Amino acid sequence: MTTVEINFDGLVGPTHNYAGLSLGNLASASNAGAVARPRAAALQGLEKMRRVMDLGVAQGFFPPPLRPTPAPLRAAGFQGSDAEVLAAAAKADPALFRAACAASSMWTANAATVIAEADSGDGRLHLVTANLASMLHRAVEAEETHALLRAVFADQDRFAVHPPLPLGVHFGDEGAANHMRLTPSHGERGLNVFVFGRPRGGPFPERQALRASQAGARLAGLGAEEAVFALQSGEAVAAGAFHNDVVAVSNERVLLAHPEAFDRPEILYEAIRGHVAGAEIIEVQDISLADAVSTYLFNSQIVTLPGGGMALILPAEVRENPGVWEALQRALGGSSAITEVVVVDVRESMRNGGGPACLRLRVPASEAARAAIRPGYLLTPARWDQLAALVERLWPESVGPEDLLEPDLWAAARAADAALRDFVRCA
Ligand code: SUG
Repeated sequence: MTTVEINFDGLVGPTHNYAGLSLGNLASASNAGAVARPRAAALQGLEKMRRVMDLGVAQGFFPPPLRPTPAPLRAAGFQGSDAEVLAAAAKADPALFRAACAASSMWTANAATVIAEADSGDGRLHLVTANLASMLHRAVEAEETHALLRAVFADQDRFAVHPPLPLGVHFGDEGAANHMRLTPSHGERGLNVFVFGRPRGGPFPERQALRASQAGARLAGLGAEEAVFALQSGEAVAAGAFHNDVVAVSNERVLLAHPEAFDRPEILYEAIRGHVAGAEIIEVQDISLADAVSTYLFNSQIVTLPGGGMALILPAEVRENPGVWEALQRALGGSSAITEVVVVDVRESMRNGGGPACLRLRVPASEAARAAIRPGYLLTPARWDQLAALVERLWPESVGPEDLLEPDLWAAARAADAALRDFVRCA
């Protein structure tokens, strides 16, 4: 039984915008109020998906939920038609309105923690929907994401989709962005590394709670052997690494990390080496945390190539920083596993703190599990072409802060939403 990894990328929505909503995410803060380009953003994301598909790696996508969404505004007591609710909230509670406009579901690394069939207690693939409790605009996503995951992974013989933990910020859960799986190969038993934070008096929130990671491991039935919990370094969080995937990435037996990613790296590395034969731990030396955060070197994707070897899919910002680029070349000089480097442009997403790895949820799936996934969410070259054409046709070229108040934009978002529903249904 062959198990391959499927990357499910979040399609950037038609109201993608920069609202500076994420404290501790330096890119989000510094681009607050800038004019966003939803069409270009969605096409950049689609190009990345295409590059991955062209490498022979399976690719899926998640449609964006409707934004702005009236649901949290109604929950907060605004009444009337959708348009009335949006207009009233925009006036009375602009911060809540901006949260209802956020296009942040595109970063599907925060959709759920995925526990592979080979590791889970019951042999099913488990998806624990993230509650994203530490940021208002992201918490709005959790129930919608749960509904989406239940639709994509509907077969309960193969999949267990867990609801978001309803326990608030003490159980803050940011999904796969704080989870890595080290294993000899996708189909074999692996070591699940859960990276958490804790309040340490630093300048920024530490979003992932240890108890949430422990709950996820428990829900998926992971044995003590299959899970390890590692504290993120406070320096990394203070430098803007609001998720672990800003400073570390893994694939099968390879871990690529900044030396200051973890509080006690040697303990984690020992656990990995003890669990995974031939583990390759690559620390990239001589780059500052500030450079790691501004280039998103570690927010790259590492994917296993069907013909052997692995590709490292990097954001263009890495190549544009000669010091970081050279440090990477030196680090990979000794690597036997990473055989190819691919550079992608996801600048529109990067400006909100989302690199290539943030944009995708990795799902290792056996052939049987893969066959059980709703086909409308999987991409083929022909379906990719249709999706790109739909974006070209329906996504606005630009969205500035004032545009979010325009009923015309809300109508455009609804039209795009309807078209996507048809697209998914017609697979
Ligand atoms: O949660 N940005 C997202 C970026 C998430 C990146 N994901 C991973 N690292 N896996 C966040 O901070 C900014 C939205 C705004 O400011 O408009 C935002 O939500």
